[in-house]
Amino acid sequence: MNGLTKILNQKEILYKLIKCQYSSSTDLKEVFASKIPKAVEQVKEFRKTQGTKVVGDVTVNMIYNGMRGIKALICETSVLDPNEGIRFRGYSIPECEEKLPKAKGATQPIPEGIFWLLLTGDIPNQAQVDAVSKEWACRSALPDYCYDFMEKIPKDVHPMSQFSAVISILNSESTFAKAYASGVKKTQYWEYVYEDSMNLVAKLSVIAGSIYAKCFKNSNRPLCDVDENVDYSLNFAKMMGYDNKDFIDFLRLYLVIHSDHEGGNVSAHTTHLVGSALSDPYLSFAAGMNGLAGPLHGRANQEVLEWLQKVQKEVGENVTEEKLKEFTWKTLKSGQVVPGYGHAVLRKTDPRFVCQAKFANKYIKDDSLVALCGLVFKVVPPILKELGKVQNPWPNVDAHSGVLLYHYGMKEMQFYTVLFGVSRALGVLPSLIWDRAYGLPIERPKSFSTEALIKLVNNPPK
Ligand code: CMX
Repeated sequence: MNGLTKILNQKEILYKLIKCQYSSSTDLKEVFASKIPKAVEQVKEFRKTQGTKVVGDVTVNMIYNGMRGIKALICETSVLDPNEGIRFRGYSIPECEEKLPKAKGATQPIPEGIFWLLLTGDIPNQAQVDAVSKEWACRSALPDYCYDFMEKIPKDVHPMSQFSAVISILNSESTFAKAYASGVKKTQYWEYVYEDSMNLVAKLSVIAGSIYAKCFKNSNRPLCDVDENVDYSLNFAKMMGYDNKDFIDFLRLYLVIHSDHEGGNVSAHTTHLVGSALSDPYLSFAAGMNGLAGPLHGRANQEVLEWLQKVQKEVGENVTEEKLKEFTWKTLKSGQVVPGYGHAVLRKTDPRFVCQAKFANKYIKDDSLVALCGLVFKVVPPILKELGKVQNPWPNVDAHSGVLLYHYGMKEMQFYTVLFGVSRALGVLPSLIWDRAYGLPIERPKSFSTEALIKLVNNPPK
């Protein structure tokens, strides 16, 4: 622990922001700007020549079944294949692990690189990610009113509620909201959304670090200052009081793989939807975080650890296959889901689970929770198959992350979804910037009452 951090006052924050504005260390904005004309022209031409082509049918079942499979969204940053899993701008997770730059002495790619890749489509070089690290550090200061606000929130309010609330009030810093109010041109919206997104990502680790310190370390501030000369994850880990090298490497990997899962998942879709009303990036992302907080989405990582601990409590440390089967059936018969298993799109084991299992086997093979996680992987899928209704019996990303975090000393499971949230910003904010670069309109799908839908089906328009 580094003790209480130095408190930045408003003047220092202002100085840091001005310094950033005038001596930006990264050329990411220029690189992104250079991509826009071609992409916008391509969409314009595509819509002009093919705009009326039909790309799929919508059945009544799809409408009642959470819009599964309806092709209705544009998302440039990543594509999810049911069998292969996620590809970030065309790159699989192993390819990203190999190609994205790493911090000095680190084994895992850094989140700065995935942000660059998702926004521009290019694999950045070392100098480019180092510049992003610097820029985020430089933009990271939180205004005092955020700390005042956090201090007033009771400690036992769920960390995700605190996270979302602080992000929402930070919208008073939005450059987009100010520019919009002063009548900036639509073609320039993306520039302000970019600035807000960079500021928001930079501040998220400080918000999360402060919430962690406040709820679990008896401090009202993150446990140290942000250092401009190190990467985002190292700063983030230190702000939460962690300096274990392997933990920091796992955090890097964690932040990369949770970033994006194409556009239809609840957190990504919500951020995009709210952004379409031209709510600023802070409000849009906070809305996405409220979706991520749900047990069927990001909160599953907390629930997995809680479930594993219930197993250990009920069965004892020596969990056998038989006992685990019994416990799983008990969970299902009580009407609950097995957290960390199943997926709305995936139909195979999630590669994000696989890469975390690989990390665990390399660094913490002898951990008893890792062994239990492996046993769950053996026992649960056949049971879910036997249930008959589960489309995908295999583990998703949340089945493994908590086990690793717990091993490295982060035992506060309520906090796990906040980490997911920090990572999700790296995917959904680049998408939001693209939304504004394309000038996408306010989203407004058609809905029906059941009566109106029955009428439509019985008397289809001629
Ligand atoms: N345990 C028990 N039942 C499950 C199940 C699981 N892990 N996964 C699906 N089912 C059930 C569903 O609840 C549904 O039952 P009902 O028809 O009685 O309502 C049925 O199987 C069919 O569901 P599905 O089509 O296979 O799955 P969905 O697309 O509706 O839902 C998901 C996907 C992830 C919400 C679901 O698999 C689930 O609840 N999993 C556990 C929670 C979880 O791990 N969520 C994290 C997902 C990843 C993330 O977003 O972070």
